[in-house]
Amino acid sequence: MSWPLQYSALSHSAFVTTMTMAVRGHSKDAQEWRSKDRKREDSVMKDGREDDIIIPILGRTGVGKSSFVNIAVGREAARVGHDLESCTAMLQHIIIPCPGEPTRRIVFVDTPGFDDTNIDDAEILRRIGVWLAQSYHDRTKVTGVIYLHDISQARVPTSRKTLQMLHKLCGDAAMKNVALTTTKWGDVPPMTGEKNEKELCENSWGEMIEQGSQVGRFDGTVESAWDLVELVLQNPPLALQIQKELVDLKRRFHETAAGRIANAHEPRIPFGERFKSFFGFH
Ligand SMILES: Nc1nc2c(ncn2[C@@H]2O[C@H](COP(=O)(O)OP(=O)(O)OP(=O)(O)O)[C@@H](O)[C@H]2O)c(=O)[nH]1
Ligand SMILES: [Mg+2]
Repeated sequence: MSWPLQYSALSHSAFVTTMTMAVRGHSKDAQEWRSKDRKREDSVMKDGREDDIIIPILGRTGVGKSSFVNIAVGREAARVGHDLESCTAMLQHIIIPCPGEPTRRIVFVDTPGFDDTNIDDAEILRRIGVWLAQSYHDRTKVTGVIYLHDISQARVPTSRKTLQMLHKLCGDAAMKNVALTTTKWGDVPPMTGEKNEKELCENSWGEMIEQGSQVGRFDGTVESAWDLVELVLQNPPLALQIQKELVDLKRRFHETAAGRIANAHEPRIPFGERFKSFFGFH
């Protein structure tokens, strides 16, 4: 069959559909959230829907964020780290139909951990901020933030900074949408775990709990993962503070409340590693 015949065999409607998709694709690109802080390689969700249930999973590196997502979705969707190096470098969202409401979607957002071995917290926060800003720009809101903390790590030197960043990233109004969750209970005797949890609730997490954050435990089971999801589903979705700052107020990343905290501390990462992560090699 010659090319002109092949072409004429294309139905008019197929041609129109193809062209419409091309035009839509173009206009979707044009709708992307624009900021000098955004880089080409940043990961964002391109097909966000207004009724999506967005659940970012945040926490320090190695606490089990990717493992949590895999257990919740029932497959190895996110890569889990098995050595001392941090594992997740770019955000990854995993979409599943909402059980009981299959027309809606639950979007788990696996994030790179704070205190990463190669990437500064400011860069981690920027990557998270870009993902959140694009999704808010596409009119999706955040249903709940699951913040994971390794219960076997009673004291960690930078946890205060990490918690301040979490607080400012979410904002006071979103504190009730945060589930402060401990992981790795199997790594400590139950008594030690209970003691550490009590200390967290009374000290580091005290202010957030007063503002409505809930406390949960993740024991590595599917049931426990979904109990946490249900915990955050109790609250209406809202825009996080960093989303409003970046999109509504058009602030640069370093001008946001969370960005200021991330930048206020001395960089821990050697210059060479920061140089590599700046140019997207991590
Ligand atoms: N004992 C125990 N180990 C766990 C648990 N969850 C995760 N791990 C292990 O902890 C290590 C890190 O897990 P990840 O899921 O990659 O942690 P992460 O928070 O995604 O780490 P980054 O991507 O580096 O931020 C892996 O070896 C996991 O197998 C848990 O509940 N208990
Ligand atoms: Mg990970």
